[in-house]
Amino acid sequence: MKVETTPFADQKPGTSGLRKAVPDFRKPRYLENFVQAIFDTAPELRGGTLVLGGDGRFFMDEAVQIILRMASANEVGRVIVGRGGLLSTPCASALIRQRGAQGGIILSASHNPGGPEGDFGVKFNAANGGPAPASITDTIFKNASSLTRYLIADAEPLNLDRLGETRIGNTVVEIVDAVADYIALMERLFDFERLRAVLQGGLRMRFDAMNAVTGPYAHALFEERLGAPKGTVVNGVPKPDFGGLHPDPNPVYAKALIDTLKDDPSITFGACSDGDGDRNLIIGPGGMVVSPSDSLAVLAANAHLAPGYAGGLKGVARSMPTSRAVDRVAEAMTLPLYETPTGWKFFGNLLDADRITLCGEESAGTGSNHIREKDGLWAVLLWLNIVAARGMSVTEILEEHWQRYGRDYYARHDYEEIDTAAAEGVMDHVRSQLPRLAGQTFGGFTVERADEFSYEDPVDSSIAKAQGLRIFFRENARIVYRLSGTGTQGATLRVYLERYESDPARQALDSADVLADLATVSRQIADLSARTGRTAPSVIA
Ligand code: G16
Repeated sequence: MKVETTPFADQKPGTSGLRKAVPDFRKPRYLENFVQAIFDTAPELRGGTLVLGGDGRFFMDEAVQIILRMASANEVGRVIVGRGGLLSTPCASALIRQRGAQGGIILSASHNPGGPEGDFGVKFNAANGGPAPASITDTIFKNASSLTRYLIADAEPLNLDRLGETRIGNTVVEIVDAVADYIALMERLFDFERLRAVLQGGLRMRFDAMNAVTGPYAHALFEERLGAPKGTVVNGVPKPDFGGLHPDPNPVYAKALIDTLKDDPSITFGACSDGDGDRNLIIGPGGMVVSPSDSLAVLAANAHLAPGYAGGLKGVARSMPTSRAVDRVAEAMTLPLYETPTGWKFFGNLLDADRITLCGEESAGTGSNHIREKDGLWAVLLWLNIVAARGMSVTEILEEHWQRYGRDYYARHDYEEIDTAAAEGVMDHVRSQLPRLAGQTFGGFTVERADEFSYEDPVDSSIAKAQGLRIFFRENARIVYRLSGTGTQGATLRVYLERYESDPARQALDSADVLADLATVSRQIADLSARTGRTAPSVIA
C-alpha cells in the first residue's frame, strides 16, 4: 500500500542516527517517513536481508511491527528480528555480519531515558555491521526531506516471542534468539575456562544491567555460562522505561553500583552498561571508577592476555575528545594511532581496512574488530580476562598503568538543555578566538596552540570538518569544546578537560581537584555564564 506523505524538516541524523523525544516519533507518519527514507537510500535491501531489533524501550514494540510491514512493502527478502524485538546494539552488529545481511535498523536512544516522555531513536547500520557513514546518513536526510510517499503492507501484528520463520507477504520474518550466538562469539575471544575459575573461585562481581537490554545476555553469560552466583547480575530485566532510571553508565547514574562496591569490600569488580548495551563502565574495589579514556589505554596495553588478541594489535584509535592516555600506550608499543571525530561510524573504515584492532571513546565505549559497534559486555569480559590473567585487581592494574605511562586526569563537563542559539554562540565565540589564543595565559595555563578539528579518513579520503574546538596548553593540559549530536532537548555543550601527570607521587589525587582550575578557565574562555546563564555543568562524566 502506498501512503501519501509530506516531509518533516527535522529528520537529520545526528552522531548516532535519528534521536527524538517519543512524542515526536509518535506523530503520525514520523517514523514511517524516516524508515522509508532508509529503504529508499539502501536499494540493496530489496530482495536482501535486514536485521531489526532494539533495546526494549517504550514505543519499540509498535515501531518493530510498523517496520516489518514496511519492509514487506519495500520487498525486503528476509528480516531477522531478535526475540521480543530485543537486540543489543553489539549483537545487532554481530548478526548483520554473521548472516551477511545488507543492513540493520536498530531502535534505541542509547543511554537516554525511556518511557512515554523519554527518548527514542532509529539508526541504520550498513552491511559491515557498523553505523552508516555520513555519506549514507546525508542521503537518508535528503530522501526524508523530499519524501512524498511511504510503502506499508497490511498485516496483523506478529508474535515476536515465537522463534522461527513466518511471513508478511513475500517477506520472510525470522525470529531468533541472538543471545546464544553472541555468547559463542565472546567465547572465541576470551578464555572462558579461566573466567569460570575466577568467578567460581572467589572473585565477586556485580553487573548492573540498568533495566536495559543487556540483562538477558548478562544472566546467560555470567551466571549460567560462567557460573557466577545468582544475584551477580542486578536490574537484569529490560523495562520500557528502564525502571524510571537513566541507563547511562557514568558515575552519576551508576551511583547505586558504585556505592555497593564502597559498602561491600568483598565485591571487587563492578560493571554496568547502557540502554542498548554498547557502553560500559568498569568499577574497582572500594568503588573506584575507571575513566573510559583510561579503560581504553589499559585494554590496549593488556589485550594480548586474552586469546582473541594474543597475536597483538594492528593499531588503535580514539575519538578526538578522548584523553591521550592510549596514545602513550601506542607509542610504547609502536602501534599506529588514529584520532577520529566523535561517532563510532568513524572507526568503521579503519576496522574494515584492518588498520586497527581496538578503539574507544570517552563516552564509555570500547570495542574491537570482532564487530563494528562498541560493545559493553565485551569490554567487561576483556577486563575480567586481564584481571584473571594478571592476578591483580582493577585498581592495582590501573595504578600500575599510571606509574608506567603517567596519568591523564580527565573529566567531561556537560551543560545540558541550553538554548540552541546560545550554545552556537558559545562555539562561535571560542572559534573566533582560536587564531589569537597561542601565547595567552588564563588562570596559570598558557595556550600552546588552538584549532578546530577536522578529519580526513585515511581509507576513503572523506573529510569531516568542524568536529570540535581544541585548546592545548603548555602545562600538558587540553580543553575541547563541542556540541553533542545525541541530545533531544535544546543543545548540550560538552567541555572536555584533561591534564597529564607523570609524577607517581601525584597520581592519586582527586580528579575534580586537579581539574578545578582548568574548568574555571574553560568557562572563562567560553564566556559561559554570560552567554548561557550556567555557572556549573549539569553532569560531570
Ligand atoms: C553515540 C556515538 C558515540 C558518541 C556518543 C556521544 O553513542 O556512537 O560515538 O561518542 O554518541 O556523542 P555526542 O557527544 O555527540 O552526544 P551512543 O552510545 O549514544 O550510541
